[in-house]
Amino acid sequence: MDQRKKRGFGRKASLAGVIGLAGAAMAACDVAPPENAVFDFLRMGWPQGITPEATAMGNFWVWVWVAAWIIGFIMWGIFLYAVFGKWNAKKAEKRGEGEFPKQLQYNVPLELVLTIVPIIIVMVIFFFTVQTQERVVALDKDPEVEVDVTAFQWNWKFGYSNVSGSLTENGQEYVGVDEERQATAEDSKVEEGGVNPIHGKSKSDLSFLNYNEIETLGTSDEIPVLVLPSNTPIQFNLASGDVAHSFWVPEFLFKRDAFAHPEANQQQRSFQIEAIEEEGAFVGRCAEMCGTYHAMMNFELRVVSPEAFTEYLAFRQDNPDAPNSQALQAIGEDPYAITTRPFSSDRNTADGNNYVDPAANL
Ligand SMILES: [Cu+2]
Repeated sequence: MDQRKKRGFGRKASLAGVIGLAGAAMAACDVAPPENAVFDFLRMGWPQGITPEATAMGNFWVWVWVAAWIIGFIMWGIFLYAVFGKWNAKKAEKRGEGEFPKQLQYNVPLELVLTIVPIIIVMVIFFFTVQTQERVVALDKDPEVEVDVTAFQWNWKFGYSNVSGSLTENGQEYVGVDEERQATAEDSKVEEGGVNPIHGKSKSDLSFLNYNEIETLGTSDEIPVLVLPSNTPIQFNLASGDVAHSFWVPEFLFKRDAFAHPEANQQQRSFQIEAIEEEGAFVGRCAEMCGTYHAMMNFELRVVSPEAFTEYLAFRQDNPDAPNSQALQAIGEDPYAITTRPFSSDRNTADGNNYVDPAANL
């Protein structure tokens, strides 16, 4: 009895050791899948990520597909074997077996295996989920550029709230808060002499919104182009001026909802990326159903070299009234979005006659 107990403990201890070692080994690896047609297929249409976080998620996504395909093939195999193979009634008849198959039930060892194996699979996938997720949502990346993203029905506003000295012309940290408008927003917290129904705050409290001196505001005629430097850690601070939206750059392989009152809704409005490793234009979309013109909330991310970004920021500081397109032109960039364009807001009928006779129903 004692002997058996000891052996049981030993076995448990060594199992725990193996699991611990495997965990440590897995934690140390960030395995990129090989670059070939098979693994390209396994991306299932995911774009190639342009941030280290995106690469980590892309790799994880591919390996989960590997696991899913293996499970799928095994399950389809068993299913097809059951339908057309051994347990096919016609084939059984040919083999001269009786009308009724063996009356089996309750294969407890098999049930145990088929319960424990999926639990292990889910545990392993969950382990890597946590590992990847921790990296993606980490807020310790020491951002050099902080962008305030404000979503509204139905467009975007991007402002620079903080840029480190390494990216400014005079080497000084740039703080871009528009104090005046921020103070006005702060004042909207409490309505003087009015009803303040939400913990003593006004219903039209807009103090959670960010206002910056340099802002890029999208309109129905112009796609907002957010200019960012490559190879620089960046923080995005999200908020919505009305309903819930979602800030999605497909090449980031990441999105996050933009909420009104994010803190009051227990939402972490900020996320960071270590760097954008590729320069160029990348489309962005609203990924949260936000109303009639949800589909028209495209924006563009224009990633330029840090030097060009410094120039861009200086131009916008020096020319506060110049539109974003001019600043882009000044640094030799396309002035308008190239990955998407404003949608036609024309709502005419097929024959171009949109006239409804108000007396028609009288
Ligand atoms: Cu939206």
